[in-house]
Amino acid sequence: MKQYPIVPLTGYREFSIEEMRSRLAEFQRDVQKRRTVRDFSDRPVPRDIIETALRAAGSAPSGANLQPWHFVVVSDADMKKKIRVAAEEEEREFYQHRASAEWLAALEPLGTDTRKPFLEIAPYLIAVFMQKTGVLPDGRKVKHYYPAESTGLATGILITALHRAGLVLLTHTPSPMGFLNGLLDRPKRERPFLLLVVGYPADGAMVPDIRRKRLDEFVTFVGD
Ligand code: IYR
Repeated sequence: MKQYPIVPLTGYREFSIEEMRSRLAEFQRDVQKRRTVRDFSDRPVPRDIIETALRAAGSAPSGANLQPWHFVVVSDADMKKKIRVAAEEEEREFYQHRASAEWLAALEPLGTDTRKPFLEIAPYLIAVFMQKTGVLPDGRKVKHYYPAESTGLATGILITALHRAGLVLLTHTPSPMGFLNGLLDRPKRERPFLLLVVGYPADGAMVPDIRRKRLDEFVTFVGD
Protein backbone atom coordinates (compact mmCIF):
# COMPACT_ATOMS: atom_id res chain seq x y z
CA MET A 1 0.00 0.00 0.00
CA LYS A 2 1.18 3.52 -0.78
CA GLN A 3 2.07 5.88 2.05
CA TYR A 4 -0.18 8.86 2.73
CA PRO A 5 1.33 12.24 1.71
CA ILE A 6 2.96 13.82 4.78
CA VAL A 7 1.62 17.35 5.43
CA PRO A 8 2.19 20.02 8.13
CA LEU A 9 0.23 19.75 11.39
CA THR A 10 -1.98 22.77 10.72
CA GLY A 11 -4.90 22.14 13.09
CA TYR A 12 -2.81 22.22 16.28
CA ARG A 13 -3.17 25.13 18.69
CA GLU A 14 -1.12 25.54 21.87
CA PHE A 15 -2.73 27.06 24.97
CA SER A 16 -0.99 28.68 27.90
CA ILE A 17 -0.90 26.49 31.00
CA GLU A 18 -3.53 28.73 32.60
CA GLU A 19 -5.80 28.46 29.56
CA MET A 20 -5.20 24.72 29.52
CA ARG A 21 -6.28 24.50 33.16
CA SER A 22 -9.40 26.55 32.72
CA ARG A 23 -10.47 24.84 29.48
CA LEU A 24 -9.98 21.44 31.04
CA ALA A 25 -11.69 22.37 34.30
CA GLU A 26 -14.72 23.58 32.36
CA PHE A 27 -14.77 20.41 30.26
CA GLN A 28 -14.34 18.18 33.29
CA ARG A 29 -17.17 19.91 35.19
CA ASP A 30 -19.46 19.47 32.22
CA VAL A 31 -18.57 15.84 31.51
CA GLN A 32 -18.93 15.01 35.20
CA LYS A 33 -22.60 15.99 34.96
CA ARG A 34 -23.35 13.30 32.38
CA ARG A 35 -25.75 10.71 33.68
CA THR A 36 -27.14 7.64 32.02
CA VAL A 37 -30.86 8.28 31.67
CA ARG A 38 -33.71 5.82 31.15
CA ASP A 39 -36.69 8.22 31.32
CA PHE A 40 -36.92 9.94 27.93
CA SER A 41 -39.18 12.63 26.52
CA ASP A 42 -40.53 12.20 22.98
CA ARG A 43 -39.49 15.79 22.14
CA PRO A 44 -37.89 15.85 18.69
CA VAL A 45 -34.21 16.71 18.19
CA PRO A 46 -33.08 18.27 14.87
CA ARG A 47 -31.21 15.75 12.77
CA ASP A 48 -28.28 18.09 12.11
CA ILE A 49 -27.42 17.92 15.84
CA ILE A 50 -27.03 14.15 15.56
CA GLU A 51 -25.06 14.52 12.32
CA THR A 52 -22.58 16.97 13.85
CA ALA A 53 -22.05 14.71 16.85
CA LEU A 54 -21.48 11.77 14.48
CA ARG A 55 -18.91 13.80 12.52
CA ALA A 56 -17.10 14.34 15.81
CA ALA A 57 -17.29 10.58 16.52
CA GLY A 58 -15.89 9.83 13.08
CA SER A 59 -12.71 11.73 14.01
CA ALA A 60 -11.72 9.08 16.57
CA PRO A 61 -8.36 7.37 16.25
CA SER A 62 -8.62 3.86 14.84
CA GLY A 63 -6.41 0.87 14.10
CA ALA A 64 -4.45 1.62 10.89
CA ASN A 65 -6.95 4.46 10.34
CA LEU A 66 -9.44 1.93 8.97
CA GLN A 67 -12.36 3.51 10.90
CA PRO A 68 -14.02 0.17 11.61
CA TRP A 69 -17.44 1.48 12.65
CA HIS A 70 -20.90 2.08 11.25
CA PHE A 71 -23.71 4.03 12.91
CA VAL A 72 -27.37 3.49 12.02
CA VAL A 73 -29.54 6.40 13.15
CA VAL A 74 -33.14 5.33 13.66
CA SER A 75 -35.96 7.85 14.03
CA ASP A 76 -38.61 5.85 12.14
CA ALA A 77 -41.41 4.90 14.56
CA ASP A 78 -42.08 1.47 13.01
CA MET A 79 -38.41 0.53 13.19
CA LYS A 80 -38.13 1.76 16.78
CA LYS A 81 -41.10 -0.44 17.67
CA LYS A 82 -39.53 -3.46 15.97
CA ILE A 83 -36.29 -2.85 17.88
CA ARG A 84 -38.22 -2.54 21.16
CA VAL A 85 -40.12 -5.78 20.57
CA ALA A 86 -36.94 -7.70 19.67
CA ALA A 87 -34.90 -6.17 22.51
CA GLU A 88 -37.57 -6.94 25.11
CA GLU A 89 -37.74 -10.52 23.88
CA GLU A 90 -33.98 -10.89 24.40
CA GLU A 91 -34.16 -9.15 27.74
CA ARG A 92 -36.87 -11.55 28.99
CA GLU A 93 -34.54 -14.43 28.12
CA PHE A 94 -31.67 -12.59 29.78
CA TYR A 95 -33.39 -11.74 33.05
CA GLN A 96 -35.24 -15.08 33.33
CA HIS A 97 -32.59 -17.55 32.12
CA ARG A 98 -29.30 -16.31 30.70
CA ALA A 99 -28.04 -13.92 33.36
CA SER A 100 -26.10 -15.49 36.22
CA ALA A 101 -27.19 -14.81 39.78
CA GLU A 102 -24.02 -12.75 40.18
CA TRP A 103 -24.89 -10.59 37.16
CA LEU A 104 -28.46 -10.03 38.36
CA ALA A 105 -27.10 -9.06 41.79
CA ALA A 106 -24.76 -6.50 40.15
CA LEU A 107 -27.73 -4.99 38.27
CA GLU A 108 -30.04 -4.88 41.27
CA PRO A 109 -28.90 -1.45 42.53
CA LEU A 110 -29.76 0.05 39.12
CA GLY A 111 -33.30 -1.36 39.18
CA THR A 112 -33.30 -2.31 35.47
CA ASP A 113 -35.81 -4.81 34.11
CA THR A 114 -37.13 -6.28 30.86
CA ARG A 115 -39.30 -3.29 29.92
CA LYS A 116 -37.66 -0.90 27.45
CA PRO A 117 -40.32 1.71 26.57
CA PHE A 118 -37.58 4.29 25.92
CA LEU A 119 -36.75 2.43 22.70
CA GLU A 120 -40.00 3.80 21.27
CA ILE A 121 -40.23 7.09 23.15
CA ALA A 122 -36.80 8.66 22.52
CA PRO A 123 -36.49 10.50 19.20
CA TYR A 124 -33.31 8.66 18.15
CA LEU A 125 -31.78 5.25 18.53
CA ILE A 126 -28.22 5.00 17.25
CA ALA A 127 -27.12 1.43 16.62
CA VAL A 128 -23.33 1.26 16.69
CA PHE A 129 -21.73 -1.52 14.67
CA MET A 130 -18.11 -2.63 14.80
CA GLN A 131 -16.66 -3.93 11.53
CA LYS A 132 -14.28 -6.83 11.93
CA THR A 133 -13.48 -6.55 8.23
CA GLY A 134 -14.00 -3.83 5.65
CA VAL A 135 -14.57 -3.68 1.92
CA LEU A 136 -12.27 -1.58 -0.27
CA PRO A 137 -13.70 0.53 -3.11
CA ASP A 138 -12.57 -2.23 -5.52
CA GLY A 139 -14.58 -4.82 -3.57
CA ARG A 140 -11.65 -6.54 -1.84
CA LYS A 141 -12.17 -7.54 1.79
CA VAL A 142 -9.61 -6.23 4.31
CA LYS A 143 -9.05 -7.13 7.94
CA HIS A 144 -9.65 -4.38 10.50
CA TYR A 145 -7.34 -3.98 13.49
CA TYR A 146 -8.50 -3.17 17.04
CA PRO A 147 -12.13 -2.79 15.92
CA ALA A 148 -13.50 -2.92 19.48
CA GLU A 149 -11.05 -0.35 20.82
CA SER A 150 -11.60 1.93 17.82
CA THR A 151 -15.39 1.70 17.93
CA GLY A 152 -15.30 2.27 21.68
CA LEU A 153 -13.27 5.43 21.18
CA ALA A 154 -15.66 6.73 18.50
CA THR A 155 -18.66 5.93 20.69
CA GLY A 156 -17.07 7.73 23.64
CA ILE A 157 -16.64 10.85 21.55
CA LEU A 158 -20.25 10.56 20.32
CA ILE A 159 -21.59 10.27 23.87
CA THR A 160 -19.50 13.22 25.02
CA ALA A 161 -20.54 15.34 22.03
CA LEU A 162 -24.25 14.65 22.55
CA HIS A 163 -23.92 15.38 26.26
CA ARG A 164 -22.23 18.70 25.52
CA ALA A 165 -25.11 19.51 23.17
CA GLY A 166 -27.47 19.12 26.14
CA LEU A 167 -28.97 15.77 25.26
CA VAL A 168 -29.12 12.65 27.41
CA LEU A 169 -28.27 9.10 26.50
CA LEU A 170 -28.57 5.53 27.53
CA THR A 171 -25.88 3.12 26.44
CA HIS A 172 -28.10 0.10 26.01
CA THR A 173 -26.85 -3.44 25.44
CA PRO A 174 -29.72 -5.83 24.86
CA SER A 175 -27.97 -9.15 25.01
CA PRO A 176 -27.40 -10.64 22.49
CA MET A 177 -27.87 -7.87 19.93
CA GLY A 178 -27.66 -9.97 16.73
CA PHE A 179 -31.26 -9.03 15.87
CA LEU A 180 -30.01 -5.55 14.96
CA ASN A 181 -28.21 -6.90 11.88
CA GLY A 182 -31.45 -8.37 10.56
CA LEU A 183 -33.68 -5.40 11.37
CA LEU A 184 -31.22 -2.77 10.16
CA ASP A 185 -29.93 -4.76 7.19
CA ARG A 186 -26.28 -4.73 8.19
CA PRO A 187 -23.85 -7.38 6.88
CA LYS A 188 -22.53 -10.25 9.00
CA ARG A 189 -19.03 -8.76 9.06
CA GLU A 190 -20.46 -6.02 11.31
CA ARG A 191 -21.13 -6.84 14.95
CA PRO A 192 -23.60 -4.78 16.99
CA PHE A 193 -21.56 -2.91 19.60
CA LEU A 194 -24.05 -0.73 21.48
CA LEU A 195 -27.51 0.69 21.05
CA LEU A 196 -27.55 4.37 22.07
CA VAL A 197 -30.84 5.93 23.06
CA VAL A 198 -30.73 9.70 22.56
CA GLY A 199 -33.05 12.58 23.37
CA TYR A 200 -34.25 14.94 26.09
CA PRO A 201 -34.97 13.62 29.58
CA ALA A 202 -38.65 13.20 30.51
CA ASP A 203 -40.06 15.83 32.89
CA GLY A 204 -39.17 14.63 36.36
CA ALA A 205 -36.70 12.02 35.05
CA MET A 206 -35.12 10.06 37.89
CA VAL A 207 -31.63 8.48 38.07
CA PRO A 208 -29.96 6.24 40.63
CA ASP A 209 -27.81 8.09 43.16
CA ILE A 210 -24.51 6.54 42.13
CA ARG A 211 -21.02 7.67 43.09
CA ARG A 212 -17.97 7.72 40.91
CA LYS A 213 -14.54 6.51 41.93
CA ARG A 214 -12.11 9.15 43.20
CA LEU A 215 -9.02 9.77 41.07
CA ASP A 216 -6.75 7.86 43.46
CA GLU A 217 -9.07 4.85 43.20
CA PHE A 218 -8.58 4.47 39.47
CA VAL A 219 -5.28 6.19 38.62
CA THR A 220 -1.68 5.33 39.48
CA PHE A 221 1.12 7.78 38.71
CA VAL A 222 4.62 6.44 38.08
CA GLY A 223 7.09 9.35 38.27
CA ASP A 224 6.44 12.96 39.34
N1 IYR B 1 -29.13 -5.53 28.98
C1 IYR B 1 -29.94 -5.55 30.20
C2 IYR B 1 -29.12 -5.74 31.43
C3 IYR B 1 -28.13 -4.71 31.78
C4 IYR B 1 -26.80 -5.06 31.81
C5 IYR B 1 -25.85 -4.16 32.23
I1 IYR B 1 -23.93 -4.75 32.37
C6 IYR B 1 -26.23 -2.84 32.62
O1 IYR B 1 -25.25 -1.93 33.02
C7 IYR B 1 -27.56 -2.50 32.61
C8 IYR B 1 -28.52 -3.44 32.16
C9 IYR B 1 -30.82 -4.29 30.28
O2 IYR B 1 -30.60 -3.35 29.52
O3 IYR B 1 -31.72 -4.24 31.11
